[in-house]
Amino acid sequence: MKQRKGVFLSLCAIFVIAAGIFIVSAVTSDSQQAKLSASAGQIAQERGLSPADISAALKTYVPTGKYDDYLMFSSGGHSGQVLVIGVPSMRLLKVIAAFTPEPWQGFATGAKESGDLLDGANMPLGTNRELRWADTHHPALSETNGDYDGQFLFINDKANARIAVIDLRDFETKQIIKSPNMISDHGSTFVTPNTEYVIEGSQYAAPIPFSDYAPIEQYQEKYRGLIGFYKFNRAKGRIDMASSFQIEIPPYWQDLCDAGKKVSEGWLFCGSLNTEMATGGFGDGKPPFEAGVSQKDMDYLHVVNWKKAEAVVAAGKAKMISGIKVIPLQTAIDEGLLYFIPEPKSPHGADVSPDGNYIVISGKLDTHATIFGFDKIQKAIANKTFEGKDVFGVPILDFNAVKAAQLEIGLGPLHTQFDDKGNAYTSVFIESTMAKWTLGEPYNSGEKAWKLVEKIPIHYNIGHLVCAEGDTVSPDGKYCVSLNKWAIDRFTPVGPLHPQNFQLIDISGEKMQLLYDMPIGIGEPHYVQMIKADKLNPWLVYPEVGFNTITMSVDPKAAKSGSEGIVRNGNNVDVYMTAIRSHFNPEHIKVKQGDNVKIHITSIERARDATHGFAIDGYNVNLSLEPGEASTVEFVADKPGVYPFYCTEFCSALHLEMAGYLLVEPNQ
Ligand code: RUQ
Ligand code: CUA
Repeated sequence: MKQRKGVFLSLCAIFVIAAGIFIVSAVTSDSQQAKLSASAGQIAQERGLSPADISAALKTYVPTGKYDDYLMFSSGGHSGQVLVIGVPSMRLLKVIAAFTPEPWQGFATGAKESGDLLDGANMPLGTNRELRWADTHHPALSETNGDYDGQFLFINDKANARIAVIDLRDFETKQIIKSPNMISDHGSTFVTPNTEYVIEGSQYAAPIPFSDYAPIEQYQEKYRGLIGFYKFNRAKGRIDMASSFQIEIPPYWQDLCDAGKKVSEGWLFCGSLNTEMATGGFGDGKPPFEAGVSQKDMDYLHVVNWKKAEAVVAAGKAKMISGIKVIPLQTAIDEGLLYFIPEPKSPHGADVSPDGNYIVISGKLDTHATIFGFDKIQKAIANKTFEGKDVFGVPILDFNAVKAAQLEIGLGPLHTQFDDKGNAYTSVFIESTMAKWTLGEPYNSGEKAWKLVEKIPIHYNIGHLVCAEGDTVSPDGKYCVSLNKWAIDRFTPVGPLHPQNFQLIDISGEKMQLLYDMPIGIGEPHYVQMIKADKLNPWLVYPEVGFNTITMSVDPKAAKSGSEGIVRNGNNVDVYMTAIRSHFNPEHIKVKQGDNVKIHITSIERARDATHGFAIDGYNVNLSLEPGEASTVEFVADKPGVYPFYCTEFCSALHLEMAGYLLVEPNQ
């Protein structure tokens, strides 16, 4: 043991010195190099770093002023936000407010634009009950020809079946839709290869629309699932409900989806659970959901021909329900839009290979990855190789006829991503590993095909995983990140609510190497996508002064430099204000109790990073003004008194002086 330790230490020292020399050689003289490498060795020894630790540190360290190669867009889980993280440094770059107010961005704290955005998706529908959180699960970057194009990001709210649209020119939320008819979703968001549609599969079945009451005893007759195809208008940067549609499907609990690509473009694959149609009800002597939902060995992978569905809608065969066209289940069956494939055992995850031919399915209670071939699916449909129909009449394709392979990879596989060398990577939840395995033709043939290559332990309970562009037509390889539900002993304890743990893994070499643990201290991220950073081209300041960030154009009503002032019309008061280092103009806003006040503020800054904020004490207002941005605050001055307003960003040496007074004169 002692001897092994000695060998280990000297190996370590060699490694450190080599690494040290490598690092400093570019910038320092020989004697400085010697000093620095000796001290690097000492640091490693003092900190007890192994050679693996040192190589991990060297692979992840990004020096000051240098940028990351990749960006990850991570769901913020029940924080209702999106996290932007650099890879390999794992530095958190931004928290995008998607559904949840976020004071730093001034999102929905008094700013009219963001308030309208969130109010449009209040629940229950048609009420004013504010909905200010979400359970975000699956971010989806917009795609062109099956590849990320860096223009837009979509993310779902599982809890209320909503979708947020984020424009990657300014990394801000532009639209939130409440999906018609659907009360919860899970298979969302996913996009078709040219972002024609943003896809949303419902999760827990309910009547259509969900607000139509039906007793749970009528589950099979009245409850249904839905898959929504929401048309994305790229020029407008908005989902267009008028050109969108949904397909009614049986009341199974639809799970994750993935759009076909290349050879399978035009098709969609969604897993499901609860084909038992269990309704729970433990207290009434019925099996609990836990048992009822996993009675059968197989559930159904839903295979949907969305190209054909589009034509069916165009032919007028859909019904209008709650303002959206819905293809009835019977029509979907008659028109050949919907097929099922048996999938084992408590399925989760449906992931299409980069060439579009393989659909990988995992079962939470299985030990296999099951792979279906799109070519075989097509043949089975054409030849009607069915093993039967479900109770609603949906044809079930013969499992063996469509199976391409089945591979033992470990207990509790969930999600699969791909690299650029014909490998697949699957998260294995129950045994806390990430498994690397090979795909078949055309990637690998003979002995090399469909082989488990290696497994790496994960700490702990890996849910999704992401590899660089690993769900596109051209994955990059290089890195994967495991998105772990539990962290238990990985970090300094911070109370009973533990952070989640992202583990960065280098997949570029012969063996996978764990590089870095990143705690996520807000919400439970579900899915993440990782994009090459140079595909993004965000604005550094808004292109013109007076820019409305919702219309993404200059607002003709924006306050302008030189024409600041206060305009009164009865009890409507419009304030035209500009902001620049280090003052607001005007500095006094005098109104009367009961006035409707609108403050139109424009940042006339043009310098990068010269951000101002605008908060009114006591009036629940805080917005952020990036250079060029114009925004509006709207409120009723119902409380008399003296309310200072000030800039919430330390913008200059005279930032504290960037302030003013809202004076609300009482009515007698
Ligand atoms: S899934 S529980 Cu993405 Cu594995 Cu939501
Ligand atoms: Cu502007 Cu502080």
